[in-house]
Amino acid sequence: MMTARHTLRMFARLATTLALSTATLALAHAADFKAGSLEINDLWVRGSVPGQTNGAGYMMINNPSGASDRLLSAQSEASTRLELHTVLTEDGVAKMRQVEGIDIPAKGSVKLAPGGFHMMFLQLTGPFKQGELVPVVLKFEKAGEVRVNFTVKPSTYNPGGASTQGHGGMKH
Ligand SMILES: [Cu+2]
Repeated sequence: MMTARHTLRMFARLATTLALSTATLALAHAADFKAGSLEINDLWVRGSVPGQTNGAGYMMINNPSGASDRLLSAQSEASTRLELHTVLTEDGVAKMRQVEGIDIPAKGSVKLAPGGFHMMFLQLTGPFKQGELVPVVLKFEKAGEVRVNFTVKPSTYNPGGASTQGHGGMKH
């Protein structure tokens, strides 16, 4: 049999839990970067290893608006060139291909992730050091230009056990 005091304590705990989950939701909804109505989150690159000349950048782009947009290009002082790439499998071999843009559907999202779309940093001007930020200017067709930062993760970083097939053995 529950005492009144016990019930009250349960309510207090429930209220705390609710307050905490509301705070968590609010955090999850705050975009790392915004370009117009586009929300850009979880921007990262792997730390480079000695001798590594190229790197790949990943991020999540949300488009809550009713109009589609398109990522056209990007610039960074971290590399000589910065291209938009995808990964295609031909005859069982994964190959990277440059793409002219990455469409972001209305009321939708695009995830740049290992094994798919990525930002390709070609001829790094310096190593990607874990914990540092890599500044990049993204250019969208409608939202225009926005300055963002990619966070450098450990060189072995592998989100959610996603495919690591990508850049080690691939040529450009
Ligand atoms: Cu690539």
